[in-house]
Amino acid sequence: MPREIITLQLGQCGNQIGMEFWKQLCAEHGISPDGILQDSVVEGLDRKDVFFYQADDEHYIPRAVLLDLEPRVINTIQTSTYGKLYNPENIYISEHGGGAGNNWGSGYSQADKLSESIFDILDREADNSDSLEGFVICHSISGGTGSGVGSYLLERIGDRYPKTLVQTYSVFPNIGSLGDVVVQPYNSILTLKRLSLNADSVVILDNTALNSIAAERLRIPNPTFSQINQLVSTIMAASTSTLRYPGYMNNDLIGLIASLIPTPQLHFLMTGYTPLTTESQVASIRKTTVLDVMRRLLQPKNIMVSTPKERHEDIRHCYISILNIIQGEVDPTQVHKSLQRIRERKLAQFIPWGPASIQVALSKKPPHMQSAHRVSGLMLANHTGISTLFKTACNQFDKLFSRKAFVEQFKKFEIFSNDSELSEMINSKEVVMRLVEEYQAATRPDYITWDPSRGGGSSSAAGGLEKFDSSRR
Ligand SMILES: Nc1nc2c(ncn2[C@@H]2O[C@H](COP(=O)(O)OP(=O)(O)OP(=O)(O)O)[C@@H](O)[C@H]2O)c(=O)[nH]1
Ligand SMILES: [Mg+2]
Repeated sequence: MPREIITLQLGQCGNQIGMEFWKQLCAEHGISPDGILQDSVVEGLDRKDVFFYQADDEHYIPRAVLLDLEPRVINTIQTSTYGKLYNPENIYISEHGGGAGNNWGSGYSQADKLSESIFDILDREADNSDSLEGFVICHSISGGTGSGVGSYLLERIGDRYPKTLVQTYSVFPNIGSLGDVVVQPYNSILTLKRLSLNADSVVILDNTALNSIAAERLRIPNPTFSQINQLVSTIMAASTSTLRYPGYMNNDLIGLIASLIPTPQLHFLMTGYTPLTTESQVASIRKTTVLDVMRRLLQPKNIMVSTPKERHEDIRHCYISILNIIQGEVDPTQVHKSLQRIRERKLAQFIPWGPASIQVALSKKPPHMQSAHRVSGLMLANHTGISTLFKTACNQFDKLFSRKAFVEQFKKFEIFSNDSELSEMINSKEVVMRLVEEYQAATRPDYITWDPSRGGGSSSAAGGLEKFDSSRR
């Protein structure tokens, strides 16, 4: 039975990265832009039904919901070659049409007003699956729609579908170009609170790192969103490849999440990918081994999150867990040896309170796709250094909030209107700071006995993924 996954694309960024993701999935599964399976595809090698279903005439339709508060981006998708791929009933553009103007409060309150229509779509999609495993939300945290509507849905989906997992692909803003969106830090902190409290797993896509990888590694001086989104869709597709090409492990989302997230709060994942450059020439004279790929994945230059290189505050950030998904022709007997080598050479620093958990999943490359690289690898890593991103977000928030700058723009919206102290903002920042503290605590041997309640938190280091009893695996 498939464990279906429904993708929700919210706002400009969510829809743009979502569109690239579906393009990539169609290419990998041999599905044409209008949903028709190509003749050359040999059936039975993949599980298309996790992400697609078939219409009466058998063409494939993504289990995707496209939502925006303004029409432009979705219109572009609808008039593109992939415009006919989606179920038109799953496309929702608010009649109001004016977007959320980069204001989380606007997105959140519009979502509240539209919630009945939105949940009609989600309920119908959920009823359309036999064994719904999860929702995947694609959005950015710093605009108005993806952040505000995303936050609202994160809160509500948990109540409405308590047994269903929620994973997000969350785009963090490019720090170097805050542009004229001065309230980004407010939007980010308000969203991070929900990502911390209401998501089961968050894959961070960091525009700062993605831009510098594009500029420095791929030599694209001023990368466009479309170029950045190529990287994003590569990561998204690779991170779902074990779900779509069943192997001997990580065949469902819960397996994937459980192997990476030992304690529920620490559920933010960074990614690394290789090869990032057009290394086809090099690849042809090199026999790529599992060890090569794993070693390259551990190199900071291949990691797609911009965490400060220098050490500070005596904190030695470390890995909590690693899952490497290696696609292509490698010798499986090398896996064990490579893991041993990485441990011996201490290529990765791990938490002092648990095992050095590196897992390797070998996954097929889509048979009918041309690929320049015989072998490619994605690393999904749970690393305490991710907390430096959250800390930066808190610092930027403080700079604005200490002067109560631009708060009037937020007070207009219901969630803040009876809240003259802006306690929602204060509380959100506290939640994010507590998350930073928990990551810092996780670098120390006594983390297991660390008491989150000292910081006023409700999380627990012990207990693990209670929501997911083992019978569901
Ligand atoms: N990687 C990537 N980032 C994007 C893309 N589009 C927007 N962003 C980032 O997303 C943030 C802005 O959020 P948007 O998604 O444009 O905003 P929105 O959710 O549509 O909200 P409003 O337009 O304010 O209603 C900025 O940090 C942008 O850099 C994209 O296609 N790819
Ligand atoms: Mg928008």
